[in-house]
Amino acid sequence: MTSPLELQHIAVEIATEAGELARRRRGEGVSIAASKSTIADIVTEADREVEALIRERLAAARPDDGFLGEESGDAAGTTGITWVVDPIDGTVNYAFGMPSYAVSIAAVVDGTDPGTWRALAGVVHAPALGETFRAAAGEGAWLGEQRIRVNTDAPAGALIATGLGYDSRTHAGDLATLTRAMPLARDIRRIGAASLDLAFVAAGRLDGYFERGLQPWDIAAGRLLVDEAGGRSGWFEPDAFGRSLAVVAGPELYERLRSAILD
Ligand code: LIP
Repeated sequence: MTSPLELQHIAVEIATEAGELARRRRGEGVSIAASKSTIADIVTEADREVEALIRERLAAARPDDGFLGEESGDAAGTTGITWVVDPIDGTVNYAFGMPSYAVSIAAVVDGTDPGTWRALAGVVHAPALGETFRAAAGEGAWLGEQRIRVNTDAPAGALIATGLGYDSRTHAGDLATLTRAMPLARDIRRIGAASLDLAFVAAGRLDGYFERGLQPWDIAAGRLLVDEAGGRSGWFEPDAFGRSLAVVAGPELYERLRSAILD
């Protein structure tokens, strides 16, 4: 069985090459290829091209593993390991020229449901920020060569990030959830890339983060970063729109945030 560190090494190499391609394409100008779930939910030509590159590199390095990608769907493998990939998380930021976008690659076992899978390795690489966050199960979370840890206290209230989905029918409910979390907050951030929200919690740049409606590829690598950085993470029952809730934070804030939102 390949070790989590070996899988992490593969993920970092491929994410770095993929990030270079995304950044180059951004410099050349972005074209929107299509809308997905709603007109605001876009995919660029670069998303597709970057995912194709990642898929090709993974197929060469790990031909028997499974694959689940945001843009090109899934393929079963025979090893029990599945690579869960978001080629450009934060596509709207990318399209608008904001630097907060990332390539997210994770290796998971025990299926592709975030409620039950086990992540072995993950990388969140933000080419325009020049930052690579990585984690392997049992090996801690790292930003470059520096070990990262979640914040364990928030004396002036917590800096909490969240996201609002692309479907306007869900906005009122999401704003009501935010209202429930506000008493815990010193301020709120909406970064626009779930993988970076998670990486920033792992690195102590945010105290906590929650969002409904994330997909497996949004959360796979980042959630392992949080867990390996000493935080806690939960994936809770879908709402009336079928959107599961992700909550992550340091251990003490996690319980208060979960309870404020759900109890
Ligand atoms: C997006 C996220 C964003 C979230 C959206 C979406 P995409 O991913 O990272 O923060 O609010 O629901 O999932 O579409 O840019 O890869």
